[in-house]
Amino acid sequence: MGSNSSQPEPQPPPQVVHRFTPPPSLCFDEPWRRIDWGDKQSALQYVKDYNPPTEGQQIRILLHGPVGAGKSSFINSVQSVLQGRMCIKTLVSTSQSCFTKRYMTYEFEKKSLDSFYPFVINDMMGLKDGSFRNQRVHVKDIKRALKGHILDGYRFNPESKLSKEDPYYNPSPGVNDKVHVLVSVIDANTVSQLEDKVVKAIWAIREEASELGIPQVAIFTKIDELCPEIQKDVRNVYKSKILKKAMQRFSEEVGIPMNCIFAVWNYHEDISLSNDNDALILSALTSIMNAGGDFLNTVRE
Ligand SMILES: Nc1nc2c(ncn2[C@@H]2O[C@H](COP(=O)(O)OP(=O)(O)O)[C@@H](O)[C@H]2O)c(=O)[nH]1
Ligand SMILES: [Mg+2]
Repeated sequence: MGSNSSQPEPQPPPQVVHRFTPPPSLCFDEPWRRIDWGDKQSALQYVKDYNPPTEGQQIRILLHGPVGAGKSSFINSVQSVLQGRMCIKTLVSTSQSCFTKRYMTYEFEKKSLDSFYPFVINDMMGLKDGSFRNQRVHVKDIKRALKGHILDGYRFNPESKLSKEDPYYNPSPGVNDKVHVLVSVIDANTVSQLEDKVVKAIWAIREEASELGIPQVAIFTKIDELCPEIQKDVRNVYKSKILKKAMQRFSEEVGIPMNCIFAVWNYHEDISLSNDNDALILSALTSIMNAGGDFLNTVRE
């Protein structure tokens, strides 16, 4: 049939296969911690209905952490979630100046009920500025605060701790004056380069709290800046590999277990109220309240 067997059949040109390898995902497929995203209302109701073990008691939450970590923003965020509207006050510092110089108790009013939620938050700056001597003063002040010896309005002195003669010294604190849960507030983006003295101070403060039996937890803020997937969708928070790594690192460095570290994306100028952000803030808040409530159960006047 005239086929020329010595002539090779023309071959199609080799196919060039363009293989697209997607970059490794920044998220795990499954979250390592569950948040009930669709049910913010139950979480909110839980906080609204919460009653401390004994009538008239309140859980005192003490926030501490470096200037700019997001302590004031967290207080504002809690206020915003409870009020159902943005409550950005002048509370938030716009510069690195030592903003929170005074010891202040923040109470949260229940809408339309003319009463207050049974928890209060105090905020103490520190852990960043000053020498080791100041750091020791800071730790001593924290100890006084933990025991309930510091009255509202006290202006911290970086050079010396609150003296027993000071009018802001409360010599006989009641159960409501004492701190029931200590919260380290940390900018999640700083975890990879935490200064040695900050780590040491956190250990020293935790030691004091442990001696008093006070539970200790941590809040990671600014998670939106840490991981683009979280910024895209806050529901990715507990799927984020970057966040998990940062939490593990922090946990190892300061000795706070992973299940006592919570992430929040605070309400601040740029973002608007959302159910998902609310859910995350409420999840941190309820864990903190529960830890404080458990301790309050054990505290005697
Ligand atoms: N992107 C982002 N910024 C935050 C967050 N929380 C606080 N900030 C900003 O961080 C700065 C310091 O916050 P602030 O609450 O005053 O810190 P404080 O010194 O610990 O009380 C402010 O400019 C806040 O708007 C957060 O979750 N995400
Ligand atoms: Mg502040």
